[in-house]
Amino acid sequence: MSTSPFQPSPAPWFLLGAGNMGTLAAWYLRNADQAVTVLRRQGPARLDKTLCFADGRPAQALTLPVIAPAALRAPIRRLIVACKTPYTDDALAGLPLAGDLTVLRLQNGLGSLEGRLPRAATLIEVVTTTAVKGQHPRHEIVAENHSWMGGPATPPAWFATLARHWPGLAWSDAIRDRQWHKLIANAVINPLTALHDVANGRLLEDPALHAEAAALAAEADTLLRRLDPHWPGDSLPQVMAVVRATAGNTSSMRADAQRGAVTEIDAINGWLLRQAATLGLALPSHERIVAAVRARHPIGKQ
Ligand code: KPL
Repeated sequence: MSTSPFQPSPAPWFLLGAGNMGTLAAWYLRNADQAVTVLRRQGPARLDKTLCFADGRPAQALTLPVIAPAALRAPIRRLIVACKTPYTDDALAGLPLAGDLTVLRLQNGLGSLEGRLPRAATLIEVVTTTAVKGQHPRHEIVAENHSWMGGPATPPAWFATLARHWPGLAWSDAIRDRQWHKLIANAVINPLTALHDVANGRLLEDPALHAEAAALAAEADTLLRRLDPHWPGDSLPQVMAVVRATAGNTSSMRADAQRGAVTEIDAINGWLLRQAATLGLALPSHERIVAAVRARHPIGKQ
């Protein structure tokens, strides 16, 4: 890290969840001269990772120091939340969080941090279409596409430097719409591919799966239009564009189901159902698919 002797060092970032997305964020932050330390209750004192980029550059090494929350000497002021949504509560439990905390959230689904941060905390939501495969220690960056950060009215001071080191990163004044678009894609693709144990592209090829996808997308649009009458709806073509672009991929929920890990159904389709319940709206396709995924695969906490 090179900081001017006349300026205080910026607060370090602490990372919850050094999986694919957390590692990617750590990589760009480190390139932008920001310190990133992984938070883990136990394990080795550092994580040695390898990132393989699709553009053919040699494999890149990334070493991240690890600290146990109990060893922290000061409250955390900058936190990256990139763990799977079902683990969020456990990961945050007992962490000393500063009142002026800034959080970068890189997770599927919505609502995982609601009511869990100090009241004056700044929450920056990150939505990315960058595809990363693999598992510690090797992460394969399949494509560096687009990423957006947003939430606060204006970007923080460090954003411009980070954007120079994070290809395709932009600040979004409409991050909620980007989150909703991603949520619908995840609410359609993830549970269907997990339940039927198929690659994403199958939703284009199999008429029965395509019909289920259409019903899920239409119900989600109905709900989102009730939440915001300006929501454009008609999400199916966008979802199918994601399916086409990721046809050969295993969705993250299918991968979780195959590993016997808890799925993120509760933060994705579950979020839609909770919103619908507050409006007295029925989403029968989502109810059915949540029940089916829960019956078949372990779930996260309610
Ligand atoms: O984000 C994804 C996921 O798997 O969680 C999609 C867009 C469905 C790509 O696989």
